[in-house]
Amino acid sequence: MSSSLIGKTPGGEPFFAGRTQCPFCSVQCKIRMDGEAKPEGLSAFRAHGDDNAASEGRLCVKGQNAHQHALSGERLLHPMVRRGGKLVRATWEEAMRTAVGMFAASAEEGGPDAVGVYGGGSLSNESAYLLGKFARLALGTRYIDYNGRFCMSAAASAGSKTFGVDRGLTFRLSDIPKAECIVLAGTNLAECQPTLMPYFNRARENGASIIVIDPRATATAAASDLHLPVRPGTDAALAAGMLKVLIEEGLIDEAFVESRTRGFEELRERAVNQMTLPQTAEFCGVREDLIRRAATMYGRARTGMIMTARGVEQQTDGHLAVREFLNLVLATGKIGREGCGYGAITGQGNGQGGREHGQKADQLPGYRSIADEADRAYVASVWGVEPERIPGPGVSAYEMMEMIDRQEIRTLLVMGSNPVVSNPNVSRVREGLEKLDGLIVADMFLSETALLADVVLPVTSYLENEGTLTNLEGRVLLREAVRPAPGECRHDWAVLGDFAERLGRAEGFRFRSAEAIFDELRLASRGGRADYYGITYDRLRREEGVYWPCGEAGGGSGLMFERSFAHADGRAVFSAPPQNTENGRTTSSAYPLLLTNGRVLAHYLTGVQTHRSPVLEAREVANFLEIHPAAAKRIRVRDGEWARIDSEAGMFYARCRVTDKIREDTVFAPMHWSGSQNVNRATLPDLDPYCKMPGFKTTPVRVLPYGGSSEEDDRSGLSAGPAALV
Ligand SMILES: Nc1nc2c(c(=O)[nH]1)N[C@H]1C(S)=C(S)[C@@H](COP(=O)(O)OP(=O)(O)OC[C@H]3O[C@@H](n4cnc5c(=O)[nH]c(N)nc54)[C@H](O)[C@@H]3O)O[C@H]1N2
Ligand SMILES: Nc1nc2c(c(=O)[nH]1)N[C@H]1C(S)=C(S)[C@@H](COP(=O)(O)OP(=O)(O)OC[C@H]3O[C@@H](n4cnc5c(=O)[nH]c(N)nc54)[C@H](O)[C@@H]3O)O[C@H]1N2
Ligand code: SF4
Ligand SMILES: [Mo]
Repeated sequence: MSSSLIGKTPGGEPFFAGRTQCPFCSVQCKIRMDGEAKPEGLSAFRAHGDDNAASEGRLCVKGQNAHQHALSGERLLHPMVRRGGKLVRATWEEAMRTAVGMFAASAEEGGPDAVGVYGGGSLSNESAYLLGKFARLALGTRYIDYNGRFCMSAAASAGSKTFGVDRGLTFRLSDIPKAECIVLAGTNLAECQPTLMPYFNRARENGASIIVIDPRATATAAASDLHLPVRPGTDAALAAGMLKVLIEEGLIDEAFVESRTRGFEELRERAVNQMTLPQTAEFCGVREDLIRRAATMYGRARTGMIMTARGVEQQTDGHLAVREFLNLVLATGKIGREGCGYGAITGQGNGQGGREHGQKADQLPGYRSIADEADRAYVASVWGVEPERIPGPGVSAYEMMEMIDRQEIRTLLVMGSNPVVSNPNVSRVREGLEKLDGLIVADMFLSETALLADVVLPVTSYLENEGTLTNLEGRVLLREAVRPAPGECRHDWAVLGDFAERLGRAEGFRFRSAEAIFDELRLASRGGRADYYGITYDRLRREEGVYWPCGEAGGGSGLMFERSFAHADGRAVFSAPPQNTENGRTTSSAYPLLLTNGRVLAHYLTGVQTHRSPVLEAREVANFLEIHPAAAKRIRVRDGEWARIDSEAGMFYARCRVTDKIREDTVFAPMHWSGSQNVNRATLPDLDPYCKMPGFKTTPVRVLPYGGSSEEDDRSGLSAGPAALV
């Protein structure tokens, strides 16, 4: 806790000051906190933006109020176990013994693969690394995956296939103002990474054009020069249409294509035979002249960037849609130099680091592959085991939920996620989790998932838990603890160490500090694509963050692919799949509207943290449905009224917000509410075949004015209506 200071004010009051880092999004803004040292002195605490290279000292409203949840009276301060159907207070000894008994019983009945592990992108690199090692070596299961599957998987797989490596931004944030044209596709930065907006404003002041592709005229679109209101789920076709324009207009960088890439000829051929531009316009619901303008603006600019986020990626064709955008980047040679590049805007605080070190089903630390002999042998040597001890690849997050439903996985450890709210088709997911023999949840709060658990383990929050996190630009940052653990809370990694010991596998899990785990992670990642070997806590303290890859040589320049890409031949790879003109899910007379979803500024993900912050909660108290005035009129719902939204999977309730800032065929609801207001009661579990990302962002629905109950309401237990929050 080297950065905290507890002293006395001149009046003799205990005084607290410390430097920490926001627990929410991928920017990882640094925070300076001060106030009274008493936890109950909630309002006495103040959070100030502190200087750092990413947010340059800015802080958004979530960072300003994050401590409210961490200091809230609702924090779990002791373990709980289920007895007689109820969660009751327990000692650590009881809770851990119960949990280990569950691991053992399931493994005895169904083998080690009957136990599953579900992690999260909020965990520090150290905890995420140890969770992967714990699953493979202490539990011996192949079944581990994490919430980042719903977040980063499409961009990650597309980046890996195209460039040979995947890092959120292939450039530095400080390069943004140097771009002449910036395409923002399916990203609402103004609400989701608000402290980055000044970079884009600066680019505009320098004369850059910003193009936003989003079915809604978002706050981000309001700060742009051109808005393409795409029909949900059709980005792949839109990007392919833009490529066609680039080819027709002679805006291809032939020298770059020739010297640095592979596969353009197939793409050129496909472009001849693909949808015509008028067909593309009709399919995507975007005027032809706008598509043409967007393509030529990007193509003619000397420098330019394309960024995507979940709007493009959380689709059943998310992998291919990202690759279509990457085709544009490569075809125009806009990567590997200043003011250029591609960026997948990562989401969670450690959305980047959390996807590098082994909590993914097919992955070992340093982005190594669990299916590759050499990778397995290397990591086994660091772990001091035979390679055969490391199980093979598991399955993706939602597929784990299906296995749980089929009772193939019998005990599940959840660390850092709230899957019963954030999975698609949550009603089925809940039914599955209820069938488990053992559900063990490590969290700071009684989340909706913890409420279903047999064992709940209280863990430390960002204020108390030291560790490294990697922000969206691949910059590894050290977050130091500023106060001791409250109550009986333990660090995630310490819980794993204790479990390992009780499972008789203490060897390799005896860590006394996060730094000691990081030192092993450095070794395990050494020579891998996400190489952290050259990064140390000392260096992180001195330099305030270091970019990966950073091997022995020091590394860490931030700008990627200046001379070569990460594939063996140094070239990047185009993709030219046949066009999907069916678009997976189309509307019908029964479900005539497309439901998409996302975020609002004040809340974070399933809301477990932000609903416990009075200031944030006051900003948005209930879920809402953005709906176009013409659609609202047809359905006979008025602004402010509750509506019921039905899909094939289920229904939820939201209050209508009638606005012309959304397409007429589309409705939008945020994802921050649970119970009967949870949008994921309606989302479908169809997965992208390449990366197993669910198609969250496109669901055909019907919207009905709220009133009374129907047979369907009764079946789903929703007849109590929108107020019935779980
Ligand atoms: N305030 C806040 N900030 C957050 C988070 C949060 O919960 N709250 N979560 C963090 C996390 S984990 C993540 S992953 C990021 C997410 O960051 P974003 O991906 O930017 O957030 P979303 O709101 O999910 O989606 C972005 C936009 O995609 C649009 N969209 C929907 N469907 C489509 C489509 O088919 N095509 C296109 N082109 N656009 C579409 C939506 O209208 C929305 O404006 O944010 C991070 N930051
Ligand atoms: N419909 C729809 N669904 C979506 C999305 C969408 O856009 N639309 N987005 C998807 C995306 S991008 C994401 S990232 C997921 C996120 O989905 P979840 O993983 O369910 O998100 P959170 O609400 O962050 O849940 C994290 C839980 O971990 C706890 N927690 C926080 N920090 C820590 C920690 O350090 N240790 C431990 N042990 N616990 C901690 C919190 O209290 C909370 O209960 O949701 C996905 N679901
Ligand atoms: S939510 Fe993101 S932008 Fe806001 S303060 Fe936290 S890290 Fe910064
Ligand atoms: Mo995310």
